[in-house]
Amino acid sequence: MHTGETITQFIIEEQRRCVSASGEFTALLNDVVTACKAISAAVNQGALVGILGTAGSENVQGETQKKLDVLSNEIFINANKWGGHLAAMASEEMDDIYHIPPQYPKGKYLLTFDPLDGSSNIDVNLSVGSIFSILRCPEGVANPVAKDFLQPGVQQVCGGFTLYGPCTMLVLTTGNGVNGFTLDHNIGEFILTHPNMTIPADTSEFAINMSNQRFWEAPVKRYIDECLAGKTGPRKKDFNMRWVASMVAEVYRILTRGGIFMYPKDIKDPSKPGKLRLMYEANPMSFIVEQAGGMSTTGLARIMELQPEGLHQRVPVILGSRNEVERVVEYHKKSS
Ligand code: AHM
Ligand code: MG
Repeated sequence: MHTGETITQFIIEEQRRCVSASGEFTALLNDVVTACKAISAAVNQGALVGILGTAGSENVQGETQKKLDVLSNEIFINANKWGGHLAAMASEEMDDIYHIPPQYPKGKYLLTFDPLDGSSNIDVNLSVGSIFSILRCPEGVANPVAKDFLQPGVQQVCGGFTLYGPCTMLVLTTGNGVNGFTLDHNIGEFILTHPNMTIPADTSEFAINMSNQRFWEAPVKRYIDECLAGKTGPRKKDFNMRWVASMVAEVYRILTRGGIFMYPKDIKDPSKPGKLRLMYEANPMSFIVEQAGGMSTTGLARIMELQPEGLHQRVPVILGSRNEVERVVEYHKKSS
């Protein structure tokens, strides 16, 4: 058994360092952690409890929902609706925001989440994850509406994700570095195992869905072509490639050994300016990556400075090791 610091202990100690903290954020995070533990248990059980496969419904983005998408969404809602810390929630799996039922008190925070990211991996037993972001409810707003969630990522109080891989890992930032916790199933607690995670500035590993190559814009094409040219090309070194099709797993890998991840703008479907969603995927991941010393951009702008225009807005995402991301930004500047 691991006897290290539990996530609860870690958050309470962070709270003590902040004189104005009331403990409400700590309590909220505890509820989020409970949701992640419950999803981890469900993901682990898989076919044994009949939760693989599709649910027979579509989400707001027109994507087929898996049973585990729907179940994970319910787990997040149920774990967080009653505590009195939230004014409302928003999820990838719900068209509109979730209002706290009238029988429960409301709090000062807003929670957005993708309850199960990378769901195409569920049925093939590969890594999936949950992503969440915590914002403050605007001052004086008792009954938030969708527009109250539309705050730039720089205003996030917390960004985090849980990776359901060979180990269940929770990675968290509150703007004071990035810390990683491993779920000890024997005691049901997340233990601090990866303090102060940092992303090396240089890398020779990239992650992109190469099947979209013909749809990319010139700067991304140029960057990847140069990586593929390896030692004999302008970069004068060989690159390695990974694509897990689960952003949580890709970001975790980058936090561990560096790398660049891209889901750039492409012309596959001109109505979509990217695949990933700003509010509950790109923003919390950007917060974590920046706090770990990395960089996150659309290619043209820092993701966390974008003014959101919709709850389910999509954005191009290029993030990871600073020197590589800067290079991609440079190629965008030259091309525009
Ligand atoms: P999801 O939220 O519907 O699961 O989609 C998001 C996922 C990311 O985790 C991953 O980076 C990407 O979609 C994979 O896309 P693709 O299937 O094009 O490879
Ligand atoms: Mg997702």
